Amino acid sequence: MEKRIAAATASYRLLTQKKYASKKILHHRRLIPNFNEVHRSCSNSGGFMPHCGSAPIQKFPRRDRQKSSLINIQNIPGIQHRTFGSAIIQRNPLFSTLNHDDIIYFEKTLGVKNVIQDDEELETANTDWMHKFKGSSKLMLLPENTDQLSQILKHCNSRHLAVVPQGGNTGLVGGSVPVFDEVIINTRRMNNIISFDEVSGVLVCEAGCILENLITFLDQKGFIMPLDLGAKGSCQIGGNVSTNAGGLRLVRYGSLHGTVLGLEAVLANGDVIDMLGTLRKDNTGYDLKHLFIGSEGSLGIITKVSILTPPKLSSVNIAFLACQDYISCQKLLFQAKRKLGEILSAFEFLDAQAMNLVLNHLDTLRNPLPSSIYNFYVLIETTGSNESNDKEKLEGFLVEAMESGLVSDGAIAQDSNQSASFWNIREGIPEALQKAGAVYKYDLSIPVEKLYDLVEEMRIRLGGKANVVGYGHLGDGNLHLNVSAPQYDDDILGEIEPFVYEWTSKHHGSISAEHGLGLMKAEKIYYSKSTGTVQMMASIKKLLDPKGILNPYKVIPQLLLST
Ligand code: FAD
Ligand code: 2HG
Ligand code: ZN
Repeated sequence: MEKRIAAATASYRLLTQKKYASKKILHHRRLIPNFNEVHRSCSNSGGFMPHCGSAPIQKFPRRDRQKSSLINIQNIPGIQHRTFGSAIIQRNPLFSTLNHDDIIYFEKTLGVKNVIQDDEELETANTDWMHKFKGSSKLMLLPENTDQLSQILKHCNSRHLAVVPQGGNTGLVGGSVPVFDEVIINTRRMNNIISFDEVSGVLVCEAGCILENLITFLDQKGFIMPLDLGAKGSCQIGGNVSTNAGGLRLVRYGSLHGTVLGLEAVLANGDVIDMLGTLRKDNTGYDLKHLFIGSEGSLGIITKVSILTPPKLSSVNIAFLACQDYISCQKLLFQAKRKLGEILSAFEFLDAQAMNLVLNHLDTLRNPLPSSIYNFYVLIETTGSNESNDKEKLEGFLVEAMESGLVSDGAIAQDSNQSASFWNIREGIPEALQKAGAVYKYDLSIPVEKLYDLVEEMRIRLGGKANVVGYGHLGDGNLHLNVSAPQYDDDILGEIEPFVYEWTSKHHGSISAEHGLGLMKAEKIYYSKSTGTVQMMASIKKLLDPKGILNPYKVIPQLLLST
């Protein structure tokens, strides 16, 4: 016992030896390449991007250089279908194909340069961030405002042209790219900040604003966005709202269902629905904006967002801690919620496998606790208004955690560079996984006490066939289970699915905590939702989009929409 306290005291000295210097929120790094950078990297890619040449309209590009267990693309004359895992997706025969008059109409409405038919640009827009899902659209439209978007949707609807709404294209479930030849409608030109009220903190902006730009804008006004995520350099607020993105601050500021106060959206038939309220309280009838939050572009295209932003507080502290086992992480969370309470703003965890991936694949990053490799790491952020109190509170909490053996080692960021480097480790995991080769991603809500059991069971199932990595937003009970392998392999996929969904369902979890269903999980929805709920979703979809042109094949099982 004495020995343990002595060890804890020594570690505590390590934590506090330098004066804390940072007051800023620092993780503003651009992690995700922009459109052009993505394209450059894919055109050089010898990895799992099939090729960057153009595909003829409505033909499906073949993946010759790899065996893909996720997307197996076939082109049978007369029948257009894609096999996706075990499911076969058929192109909806009711959808039209583009003709010359459509192009003329779009060019008249948007201007020639905003009607994109260039192969290189389309290659990027057809391909998702993971380079895993790829469509064969021959057209991307770039409206500048709601009116233009309304006109083009109206045209698409009357012509039975399917569309896929696209923001920053950082989604991880294949929702933001076409499956076949859907017209891509990207909102990136709709990027104006409309108003900001410094008293209420309500920001009103267009859907195409990049999250990081909003963070920078608010920083100058003394406010922060209530959400933050590793894709901030590319993702758009419209995409965030459409996926109901969670991210790194949800534990403190809650989900977008709480912070989004209003929306403007355009329905499939071009009707503009004005729900752009700025009030915190408004119980006049059904709160329809919630239908669009998290609907992944299946019910309408979000054009404007009104969001409540919290004030930027003066004291931000970040601790990077090591734990020997998962139960310690769990107990640490329990304690953090009680002892740090109102100042806790992030509680993230990663396992040793995730740490190793980051260290091996992201050259500039170093383990802040290099003395030995621990089994788990926890990143805790506190945000408050009283610097000395907050720091004292965090340090007191960490001393106790060390004395009780929950934490084995740790460091508090002493300056802005250290804060950034702690966050970069956590935020860099998806990028490291992408560099490591093929990756199977599962984004799950699971009761915290059971959450890591799944990772361990998956490791046993896969033996040495793949690297099983566990990390995520522990404070929200959100596990990111990633299985990394040199290349996609049907045997590996067969070991993972349906086991991962059955396990999650058995433990009353959700198969989509924050990324959405997209194409990847549309047919898996029943693992988390009752038949009645899914049927009601389909009824709402049919009501708002009777021709089914908005983001087809995604979110809702095909069978329900085709009947
Ligand atoms: P896109 O990827 O372009 O689209 C996502 C979905 O929304 C698609 O179905 C699309 O059709 C629809 N959509 C886009 N814009 C609109 C619109 N204006 N109207 C209607 N529908 C629209 N997600 C999290 O929740 N938490 C995280 O911590 C997180 N971290 C990430 C880190 C990295 C490195 C990456 C690559 C992704 C991460 N994501 C995370 C996933 C993704 O970034 C988020 O889901 C993000 O919110 C998507 O925004 P986007 O603008 O890129 O949308
Ligand atoms: C994160 O939290 C993102 O980093 C990505 O949601 C998760 O890569 C993933 O599985
Ligand atoms: Zn996440």
